[in-house]
Amino acid sequence: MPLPSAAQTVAAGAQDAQQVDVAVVGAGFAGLYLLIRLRRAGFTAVALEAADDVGGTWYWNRYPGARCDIQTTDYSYTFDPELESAWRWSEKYATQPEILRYLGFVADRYDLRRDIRFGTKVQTATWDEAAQRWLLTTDNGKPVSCRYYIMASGCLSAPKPPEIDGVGDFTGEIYFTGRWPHEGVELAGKRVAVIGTGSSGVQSIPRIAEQAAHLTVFQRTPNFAFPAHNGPQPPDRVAALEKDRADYRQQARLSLTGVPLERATEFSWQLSDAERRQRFEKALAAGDLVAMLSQLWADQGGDLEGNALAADLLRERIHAIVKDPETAEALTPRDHPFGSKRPCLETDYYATFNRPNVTLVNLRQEPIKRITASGIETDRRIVDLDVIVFATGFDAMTGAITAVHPITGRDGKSLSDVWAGGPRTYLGLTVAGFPNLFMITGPGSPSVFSNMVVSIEQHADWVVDRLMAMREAGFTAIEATEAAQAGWARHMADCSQLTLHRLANTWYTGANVPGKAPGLMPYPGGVGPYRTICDEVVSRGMLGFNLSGPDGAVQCNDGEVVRLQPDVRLVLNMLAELNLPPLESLGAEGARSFVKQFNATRPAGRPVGEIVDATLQGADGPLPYRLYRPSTPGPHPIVVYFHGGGWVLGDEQSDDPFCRDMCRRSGMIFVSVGYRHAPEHCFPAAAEDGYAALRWIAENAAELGGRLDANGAGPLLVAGWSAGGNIAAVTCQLARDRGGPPIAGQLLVCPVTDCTFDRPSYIENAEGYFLTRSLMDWFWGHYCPAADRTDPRASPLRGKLAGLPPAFVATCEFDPLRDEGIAYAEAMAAAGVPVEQLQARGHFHSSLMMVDVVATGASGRVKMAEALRRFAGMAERPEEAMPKAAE
Ligand code: N01
Repeated sequence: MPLPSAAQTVAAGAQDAQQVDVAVVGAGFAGLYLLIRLRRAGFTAVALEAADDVGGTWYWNRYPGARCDIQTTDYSYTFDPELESAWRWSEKYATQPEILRYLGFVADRYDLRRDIRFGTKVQTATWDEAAQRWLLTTDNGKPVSCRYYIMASGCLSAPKPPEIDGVGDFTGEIYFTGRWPHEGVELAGKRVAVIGTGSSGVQSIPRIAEQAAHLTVFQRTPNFAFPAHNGPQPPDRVAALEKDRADYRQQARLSLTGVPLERATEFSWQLSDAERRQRFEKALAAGDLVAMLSQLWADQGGDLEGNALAADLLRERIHAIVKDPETAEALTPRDHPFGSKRPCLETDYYATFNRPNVTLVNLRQEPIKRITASGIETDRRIVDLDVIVFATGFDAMTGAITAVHPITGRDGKSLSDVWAGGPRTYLGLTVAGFPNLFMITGPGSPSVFSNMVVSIEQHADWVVDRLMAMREAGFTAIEATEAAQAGWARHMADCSQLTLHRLANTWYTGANVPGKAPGLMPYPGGVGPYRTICDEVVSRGMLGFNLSGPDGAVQCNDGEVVRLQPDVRLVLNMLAELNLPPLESLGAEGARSFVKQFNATRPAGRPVGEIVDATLQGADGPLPYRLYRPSTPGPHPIVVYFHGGGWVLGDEQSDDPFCRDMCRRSGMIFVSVGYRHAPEHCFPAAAEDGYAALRWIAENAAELGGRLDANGAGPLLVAGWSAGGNIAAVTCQLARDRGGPPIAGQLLVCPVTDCTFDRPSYIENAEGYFLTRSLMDWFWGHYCPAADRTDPRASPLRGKLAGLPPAFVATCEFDPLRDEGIAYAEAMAAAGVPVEQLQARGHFHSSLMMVDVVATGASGRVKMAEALRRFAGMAERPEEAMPKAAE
C-alpha cells in the first residue's frame, strides 16, 4: 500500500484538530499579551504551554536568588494603565516568585487561562499549502489547525546541555538553574558545586553559599558584575513614572534600550580622570544595568579605548572587595570588552569569595576532565560533592524555536535546515519560506538587547495589527521576501559594527553552544530605531512582504527597508526633524554662519600631538592654515588638505574632527588650508590658492616638521573633501603641469570633478541626503561662471589625467557627487594612474567627515589612512599604534 504523502497526512490530521485563527506557543510575558490582543481583535486563539502554569521563563527559573535585572518600574506591561495602578511591585528588582505572581495576576485579570492548554508541548508544526494553514501536533490532546502560528517561546528558555563527560555517572543530586525544582532544594550541610558564572550563577552563588557546607564554583569565563543595590523601588524612578506615565512609557518605546534613561553625550577624552570616576561611582550607586552601560561616556559601547576606561574601573572594584589576590584576579574579566557579554547585577557576589566555605576553581587553568560518581575531577584536583548545579545557560534566541520541535514550511523545508548557517529573518519577526509564522522577539530583533517587556509589546502589537489589516483587506497569507530578508541581514551586520559584541564569545553570538553557527543574533540598532523601521515597513505598503488571499488577491511591494547605514539613518532623520531651511535660501553669509553654528555642536575631535594656527602665502596674499601634528616623534610626511563647503562655505577649521582623526590614523601632519571663497573670490581663486599653498608648504616643509627625502622635500600628499576634493584634484594637475612640487599621492573624498548634473546619482539623490542638487547648483552658481565650468581647473574630469599621482577616491552611495567621483577614478585608472576606490555603501555625502557621529564611517577612514601611508612609502601601522575605534 503506498504511504500517504505529507500533504495527505496533514490534511487527515487537520480534520479532528482544534480549529483556531491563531496558535501561540508559550504563556510567558509574550504569550499572555498576545492572547489579550488577539481576543480583543476578535481572533480565536489558543496558547500551547509545556509548563503547568503561566510564567514562561519565570516559571522554570526558580533557583535561589533569581530576580529580574531591569528595574520593575520598567519590567512591567504598559498596555493598560489600570493594570499598572492595580499592581505594586515590592522591590526595585522583583524576585522570581513575585514576577510569577504578577503574571498569574495578569492571567486572572484578563481571564486568559481558558485559552491556554497547559502541560502541552508542540511536537511538529507543518505548513499546509493547500489549506494555507499550519497544523500542529502536540503531546497532549488534539492537534491544532491555525491560520497563523506565533512563537512566543522566549529567548532564554531552552537550557543548554552540560557538555561535560560523565554527568550520568554522578551519584549525587544534579540541578539546572533553568529547571529548578518547584519544591526547592535542601542544600544545608551539603558539598555543592556551581558550574557557570553568568547571570544565573552570579545570582545564585551567594545564596547557595549561605546554605551549603561548602561551595565550589567552577568558572570558565569571569563576567563583569556590579551591585544591584536592591531594596525599595528608587523614589526618583517612581516619581518620573508617576509624573506622566504615558510620556514615560512613550520615551521608553523610543529609547535605545526600552528604558528611558538619557545616554551620555560627552566622550571619554572630554572628561578628566576625576570626572570619569565620578560618573562611574554614580552609575555604581544607581545599581542599574542600563545606567552602567550607557551613562558613563559616549564612546563606552563602541570604542575599545573608551570601553577599556570603564572596564578598568570595574576590575579595580573586584580587587578592592576580594581579599585573596589570586582569587580576585581569577574573577577579573580580561578577555572581552565590558558590555560585549551581558554583565550581571550582583548582590554580595564578590564578597562571597571571602567566605571560608567557598572555593573558586579557575577552569582556564585547570579544565574539568570529567564528572565522576563522587564529584568533579579537574586537571589538578578532585572535588567530592553531594550536589552539582549547572548554571551553564541556554541555547539562546534560536533554541526554543528550532530545537524544541520541527517546523516545516513551504515546499517541506525545515526551519532548522534553513537556519543551519545561523538564523535568517526579516525584522526578527518572520522568515522567508514560512508563511504566516511569526516570532515574538526573534533573532534579528532587539529582544535581549532591550527591556524585554517593551519589545514584546511592540512585537505583539505589530503582529496583531497586521493580522487585523490583512483581514480587512482580504489577505490570508503573509510571507517575507528573500530580498527583504537579505537586506535585513546586511542591516544587522552594519549595526553590529557600532558595537563591540562581535569581539566576545557569548550566547548573543551562539558561541556558547558547540557547533552553533556564529553571528550576532539580537538586533543591536536600538529599540526606538527598530520600532520606526517596523512602522516604515507598514507605511511603505508592507515593504518586503508577499500578501495573498483566497480570491487571487496578491500584493508584493518588494524591497529593502533600510539601505542607509544605521547611524546615517539616525543623522538624516534628526536633520529632517530639525526642518532646517535650505542652505541656499540663507545667502552666502547666512549659510556660513549657519554652518559655523552647526559645527559648534559636533563632538570635539580627539586630541592630536599639536595644533598650530598660522598663515601661508596664497596666490594673491596670505591664507590662514591649521596644522595638525601627530603625537608620535617627527618628522612626518605632510598632507595638504582642502576643506569642503562648495567653494563658498567653511574654513581651515571646519573639517577639524576629520583632520584630527586622519592625523592620528595616518601618523602624518595635516595642513588644512583656508583658501579664498566665492562669491567674493570666484573661479579660479580657490584652485590657484590650492596650488600656491602646496608650493608654500613644500618650500617650508622642514620648518613645519615635514619629513624630507634625499632631494630635500617630500613626501608631500594632497587631500580634500567635496569642493576641497575638487581643489585637491586640480592641485595635482597643476603641480604636474607647472613643474611640481612632486606629490606622492592624492586622497579625494566625495570630490566634485565635473560640472554636469546629469549622472544617475544626481537624479537618485537629488533631495533628502543633505547635499541636494539645488545646493550644488547654488554652489556652482557662486563659484564659476557657466562659460568657465568646463575648464579643467573647475572640472578636473575634463583635464589630462595621465601622469597624476596615485589616488584613493572615496565616494558615498547616497550622494549626488557619487558618479562623478567614480568617473574620475575610472578615468584616471584608464589613463594609467594607480587608483584605489572606496564606494561606501549606505553613506551620504558627509558620512566620512562625521567622526564620532557616523561611527560606521570609521572603517573608510582606516582605509584612507592606510592608502596615504602606502603612498608615502611608510610601513603599515603596527596594531598597537593604531587608535582603537570600532572599525
Ligand atoms: O547563562 P550564561 P545564564 N563548562 O550563558 C558557563 C538572562 N538571565 O543562565 O562564559 C564550564 O550567561 C559559561 O562559561 P563561558 C541574562 O540575559 C537573566 O547565567 O561560556 N562552564 C558561563 O559562565 C543572561 O545573560 C537573569 O566560558 C560552562 C555560564 O556557564 C542569560 O539569561 C538571571 C560550560 C553560563 O552563563 C543567560 O544567563 C539569569 C561548560 N561546559 C539569566 N558551559 C536576570 O538577572 C557553560 N559554562 C534577569
